[in-house]
Amino acid sequence: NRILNNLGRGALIVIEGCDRAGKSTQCMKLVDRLEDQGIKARLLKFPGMFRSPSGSRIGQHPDMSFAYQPDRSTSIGQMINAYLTNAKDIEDHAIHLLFSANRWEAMTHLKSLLIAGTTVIIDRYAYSGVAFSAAKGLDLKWCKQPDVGLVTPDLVLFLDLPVEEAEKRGGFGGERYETKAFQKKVRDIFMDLRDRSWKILDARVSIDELHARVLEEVMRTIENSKALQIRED
Ligand code: T5A
Ligand code: NA
Repeated sequence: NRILNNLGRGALIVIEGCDRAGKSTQCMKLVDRLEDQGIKARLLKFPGMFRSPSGSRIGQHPDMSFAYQPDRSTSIGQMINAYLTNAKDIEDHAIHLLFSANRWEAMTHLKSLLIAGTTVIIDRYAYSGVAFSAAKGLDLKWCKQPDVGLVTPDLVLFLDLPVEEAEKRGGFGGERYETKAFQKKVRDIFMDLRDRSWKILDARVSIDELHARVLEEVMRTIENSKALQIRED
């Protein structure tokens, strides 16, 4: 292996969770807060489309023009959008590969941000990719393969919200995957995907309380990643 000098690189933080757990809300608050504290931070989202308050999907969230990169308007992003809104049917394996390709097409940009010392916050990553496709019945091992080789996160924060609570939040039920039984399966698979980078946070609390917990974990990770020494293995 090459000698890796990690000093000065940005940290990679992933926010995961089932639908409506509050991921996008927390991602935006977090990036805003880090920037306020003088920490260079950027937000990426997979798939690259946000939901507007009315429920339709839009390219860029109105609250985050300060942070978001225009990657979401890729042709792959558009295909995923058509699938999620039920405008188009795509075979299960094929849509799985498109979700993965949507991450791969952002890798050059992601790596350059991290190397330049920018902390990157990602709203969903490969864990969502595997959990949703495996919950449909696709083979778990097969589902993991396309994302092998993506940049590994330093921290994955899983916002854990019971499906019953998620249902009460706005917009649940409109899109593909938004049924109670399906979301329960997704959560079970997420739990099987946990690794050492994961922290599970109770998402039943207020937006501000959750933000405080998220910030605490993220600051600790940023400090640790700064402290990484040169690796020679
Ligand atoms: N998918 C995704 C795959 O199948 N494969 C993949 O590889 C990937 C990446 C769309 C779908 O695609 C699937 C998973 C999804 O089904 P998405 O675009 O991330 O993925 O989904 P969205 O619809 O944009 O987002 P979610 O439904 O997951 O919601 P969030 O981001 O978790 O929640 P958020 O922040 O938008 O909040 C939802 C509502 O709750 C309120 C908010 O104001 C909002 O109304 N809220 C709170 N209310 C009370 N207390 C709190 N603490 C709250 N926090 C937020
Ligand atoms: Na979201």
